[in-house]
Amino acid sequence: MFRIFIAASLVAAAAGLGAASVANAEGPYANCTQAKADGRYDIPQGDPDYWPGGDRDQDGIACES
Ligand SMILES: [Ca+2]
Repeated sequence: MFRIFIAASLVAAAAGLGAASVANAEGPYANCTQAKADGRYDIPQGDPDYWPGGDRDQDGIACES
């Protein structure tokens, strides 16, 4: 039972990482000015609109308000 849980977790993690790396390749916005113009700020890591370039202090929140 425990091994099944671990295997399922690894599959889920791999799928999540794959999706994240694709989504974060360029980011949905060119910069935080565009993000804020679209009403997005304080974008948490894991949000589809998060991208590392918008999180220069790398605290997991892009485009802090
Ligand atoms: Ca940040």
